[in-house]
Amino acid sequence: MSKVSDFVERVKTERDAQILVVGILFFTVAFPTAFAVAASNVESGGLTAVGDYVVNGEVIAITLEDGGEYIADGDTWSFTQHSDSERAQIQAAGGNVIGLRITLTYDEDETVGNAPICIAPGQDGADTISASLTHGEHTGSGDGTNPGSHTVNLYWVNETLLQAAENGDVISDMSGADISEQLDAGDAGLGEYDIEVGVTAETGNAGPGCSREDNGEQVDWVVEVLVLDFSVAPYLEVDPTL
Ligand SMILES: [Ca+2]
Ligand SMILES: [Ca+2]
Repeated sequence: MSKVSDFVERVKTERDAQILVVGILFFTVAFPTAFAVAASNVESGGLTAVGDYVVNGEVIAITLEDGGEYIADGDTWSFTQHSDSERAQIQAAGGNVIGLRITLTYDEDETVGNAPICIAPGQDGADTISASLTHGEHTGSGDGTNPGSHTVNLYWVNETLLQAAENGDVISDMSGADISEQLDAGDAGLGEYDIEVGVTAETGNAGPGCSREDNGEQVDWVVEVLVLDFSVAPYLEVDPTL
């Protein structure tokens, strides 16, 4: 029996030989077809063409300040940070500062007086802790109640594109160059960042013979710049049925 007819006989009867044949057919037929389809979706000209793109990259958070203050009821604590304080780290991450973030944590220091007359001390009244961030013309703010924590993010690049990048979504009907431009803050991301943290204290419902006191709250925070290191690539759609 010849080698060819021997192989044909094996294909008829042996599972390994059958898998080998299917594999050869897949690589010789399916792959060139798939890449031809994919290539046809890239119109031309690299990133200048309007089409489908994906953004590859990651947001790196670099701490500017890890601090905190006791803030009295009705007061605000204002301070300024500058990108120069972490210039080396920012440059190492690619230098594209796209936003600012503050994460605040706080407990409750409300006190109950008149012990031991007070037998129904009641419950704490939640204080409101607010934070606002400013960089140039961009501002963002957010409140939280104690005990707990909250985060305020401020971005000065296109947030819709940033969200798509973080989700790995395909971005359509834009050129790659436009996407890149709208995610690149350039030097505008650097400079001063103004931060303001405020507390409005509340006292809870003291029972008969009790008194409650709340003068403010200790608020701790971490302030970070957000650096986006990214690249834009055409989205190559490979037909999964091939
Ligand atoms: Ca309180
Ligand atoms: Ca308090």
